Amino acid sequence: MILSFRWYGESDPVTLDKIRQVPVLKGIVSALYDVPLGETWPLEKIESLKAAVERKGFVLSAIESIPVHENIKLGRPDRDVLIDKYCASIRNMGKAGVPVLCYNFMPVFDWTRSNMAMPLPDGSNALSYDDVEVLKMDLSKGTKDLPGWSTSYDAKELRALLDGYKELSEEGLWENLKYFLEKTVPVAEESNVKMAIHPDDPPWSIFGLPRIIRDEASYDRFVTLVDSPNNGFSLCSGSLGARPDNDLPAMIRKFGGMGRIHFAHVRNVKITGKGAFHETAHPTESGSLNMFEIMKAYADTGFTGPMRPDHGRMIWGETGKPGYGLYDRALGAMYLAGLWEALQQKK
Ligand code: DNO
Repeated sequence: MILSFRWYGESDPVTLDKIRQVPVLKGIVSALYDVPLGETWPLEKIESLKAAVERKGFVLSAIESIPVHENIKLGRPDRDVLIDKYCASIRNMGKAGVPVLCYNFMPVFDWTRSNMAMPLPDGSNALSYDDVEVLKMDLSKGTKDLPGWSTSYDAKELRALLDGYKELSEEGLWENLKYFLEKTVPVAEESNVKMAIHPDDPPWSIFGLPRIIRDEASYDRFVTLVDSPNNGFSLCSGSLGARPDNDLPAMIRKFGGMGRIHFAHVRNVKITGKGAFHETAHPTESGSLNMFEIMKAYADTGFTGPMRPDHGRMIWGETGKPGYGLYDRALGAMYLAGLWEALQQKK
């Protein structure tokens, strides 16, 4: 296992110099943030990102993410051109020697929350989600007023997207995912890149949009779309864990045992009601998930890929990108490293 940390590049206030003072971290997970959506990632830029990370003593353990253009997900006529560009990015990742590609297939919205700074009783702040709050959100003005949403769609663009997905439905989205994988996975095989789809977060439909990567049944279906070891998962415990019917240790054993988990996001979450949860500190006692059993499942299946602590709370007065401050993620890294060390002794 390569314990890693997400870094948002040179403009991230959480610098590599700070990250390297967290004793247990070996890998950095990052992306190129200046390539327009849909364009090919240039080899030189990937190489220089890798060199920057290596200069500080880390490996670039995964790319998170190369976003998938909405027109690929919607199956619009220009998808072949966009998929060719995506394939070229995968080839360049392979040439640069970056082994894992995290991406998602969530329509329009990536991870979504209703409150970016919910106060917890200990004085920290965490991200939270409640279906009831989300239903009240006004989409008529586009995405710019939504909490934490960075891609900007104006009212017209957003309406067209929402209508497009309504027509498409869940089955159509599965078909378009299969189409995308049939073209990209062979390229990933040739390039020695493992593709790792991130689950939908929250793992259920929001705003009437289809969201399909959400539970064990969808994982079962996903692996058959293209049956290749390069077609796997970024298993995110915090995302899938918001559904009480997801037995995470069992899913890790099953899909890890098949060699299909290529990247592990490990964090806890507290389920507070139907369609409602908030994020917590990483330890088991802080939330609804049994973190020891999750880590044990990774250890028992001999997980060798990158693993990272995930969203942290804001603690000790830190301000910054919600979920991606330094302090609580560093605590999370230490906790995961402690569990992992103990689990290795037991073997
Ligand atoms: C949230 C992240 C996601 C993830 C993408 C992968 O913090 O885990 O935004 O990077 O869904 O494409």
